[in-house]
Amino acid sequence: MDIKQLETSAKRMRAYNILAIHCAGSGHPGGTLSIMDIAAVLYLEVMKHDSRNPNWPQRDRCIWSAGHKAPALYTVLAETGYCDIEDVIPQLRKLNSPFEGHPDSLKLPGVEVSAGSLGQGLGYAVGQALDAKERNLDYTTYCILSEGELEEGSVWEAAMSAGNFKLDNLVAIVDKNGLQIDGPTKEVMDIDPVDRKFEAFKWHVITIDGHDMRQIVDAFAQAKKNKNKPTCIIAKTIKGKGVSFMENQVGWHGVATKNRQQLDQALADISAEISTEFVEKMLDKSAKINQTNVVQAKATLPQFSTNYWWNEGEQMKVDMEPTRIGFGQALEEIGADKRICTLHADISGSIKISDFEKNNPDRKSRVYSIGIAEQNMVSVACGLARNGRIPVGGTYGVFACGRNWDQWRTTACYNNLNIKMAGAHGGISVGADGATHQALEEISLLNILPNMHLAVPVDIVETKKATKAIILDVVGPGYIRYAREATPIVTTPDTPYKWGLANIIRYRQVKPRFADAFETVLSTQYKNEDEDIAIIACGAMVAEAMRAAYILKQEFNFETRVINMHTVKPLDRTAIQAAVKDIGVIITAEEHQTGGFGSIIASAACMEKQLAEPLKIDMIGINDRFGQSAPPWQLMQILGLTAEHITKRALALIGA
Ligand SMILES: Cc1ncc(C[n+]2csc(CCOP(=O)(O)OP(=O)(O)O)c2C)c(N)n1
Ligand SMILES: [Mg+2]
Repeated sequence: MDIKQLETSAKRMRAYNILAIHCAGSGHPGGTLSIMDIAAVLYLEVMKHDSRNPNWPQRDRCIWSAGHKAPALYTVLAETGYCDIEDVIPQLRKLNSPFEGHPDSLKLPGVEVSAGSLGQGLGYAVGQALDAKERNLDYTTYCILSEGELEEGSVWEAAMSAGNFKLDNLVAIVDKNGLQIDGPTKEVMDIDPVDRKFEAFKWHVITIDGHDMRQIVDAFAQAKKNKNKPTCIIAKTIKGKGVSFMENQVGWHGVATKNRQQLDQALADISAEISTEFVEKMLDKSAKINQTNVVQAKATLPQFSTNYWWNEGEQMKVDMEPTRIGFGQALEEIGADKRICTLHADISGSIKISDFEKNNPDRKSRVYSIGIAEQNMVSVACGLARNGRIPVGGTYGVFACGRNWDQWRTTACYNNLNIKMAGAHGGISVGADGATHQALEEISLLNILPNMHLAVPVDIVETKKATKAIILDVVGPGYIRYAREATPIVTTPDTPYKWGLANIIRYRQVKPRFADAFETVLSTQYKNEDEDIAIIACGAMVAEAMRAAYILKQEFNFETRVINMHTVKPLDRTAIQAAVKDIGVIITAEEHQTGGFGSIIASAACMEKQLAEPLKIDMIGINDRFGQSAPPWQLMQILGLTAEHITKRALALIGA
């Protein structure tokens, strides 16, 4: 392809990309637009690959380490025949689509490796390049990295190994667009000079304008000739390139165009030749898929005599707010305490940790931007804690406890240091971002660690209380799990809350508002009422458990003891054992891999020695699978996490 043709293709792909993100209602326009020219040159000109034979052993590989650039990958895969753009655009990030929020190699041919957790692709690329060397295979491995991604230490471990192995069949491309989520890279964590860093790791470095097709083509040609060293192409780019109101704007990292007018403006700016009819057709197809998915997901719900869904059925009225707001409110309120400081990991706005300083600029000196470096965040927090500070960090749950688990284990827990981490966006609440961003394992990972403290509150109100308790009352390592999506508010500021003690929630009588139909007391105050079943839950599943209690009473006249185990560690064993003794029929409910929470409850239950009858236990959760992209409530339904599902399983367990 000549330069002109490449430019025309890149323009068209930019338009498709923006349209796809618009149809999805979420996604990453900024970083997909900045990489598009490079993607076009790689797939349309440089790489040898064959869409009819995606696993052809001799193919050149392109590893998209920065997985959030997925829509750019999908458009270039469509452009080269791996899939149909008329599927990509309307299906992106929707239920059961192969076009996940972050690429999934098992669902879409042409995706070399699933990604989404930054900092892992270069190491994978080293593996691919090493094997080519060993077996004398003539392919080149390319790896697309984003700039903020370079803040992850694992990138430099990979870079070091590639330099040492003299991998001249490996080419890394850094999309150096100057911006990440929290702001300009220079302010979040200045990683310059990137060129000298790669050179120090024994790489050949080429710096180019990442939007100049000629320079891009030449850089890849030069890399091909380069011997004995891997090549790093540092591409200076513009985030949001091609769309006037997105260019160089931090705010366009991870949001879709909001309305038709914005979409039209973006498409006009890109000035690709795509017709209005095509745009209409895609929007129409997208809307139809949305409707079908709503119906399909709902169809998985067990049916009862009436509709008990939130705010649909009579007396099912609740307000909904995201629990993350409660975390932010608490931090703001207690932030005057000079011991408290916060650590940002380039996702501070959406997880609400920046509420600490938002209205209190004097606190800014106690805010440390660590960059996208979750391992270091825990280590630094530990160092601060040793001197009496109370460091509070946070990021997506997956990265807050999985990425840095050994730092949690060795530095935080083994030393019993007083650090606090927010595991935001827990469970499936990030919905459309997909499996890589859905935290489903934190309870298992953290509960097993000695000295650990673990809070999993139900709603915004309880999250506020739990945040204050874990930061100010608990001494030692602590983690609070909360969510992104709005969830039902089922407690009030007056609802009892005591760290380490469960709440017992009992349905009493129908009230105009759902939450008022229940009475809540501390487990230590509760007197046995010989219920038919106990549902022991944590987090958002407590609200589902309450709804299940409601259905069980209304439809079947069964009484349910709902136990809100908001503190998972230390565990209120007495409350569990009382449920065993009084009732003996228990369902656990978690928005987590099944058994992470359930097994903790089951093992405590089995310790009860005075069983009158055999103990019956069942567990609701996500059954040994990864999540997927879809709106959170659709996922709750298809994954079997709703009150309707709990009720059905409760009936089976009771033997009704
Ligand atoms: C390990 C990890 N931590 C955090 C995130 C959340 N995250 C997604 S994109 C992003 C910032 C991206 O900025 P940059 O790397 O510069 O990408 P670009 O500007 O090219 O979009 C962050 C923090 C993640 N995906 N993985
Ligand atoms: Mg960037």
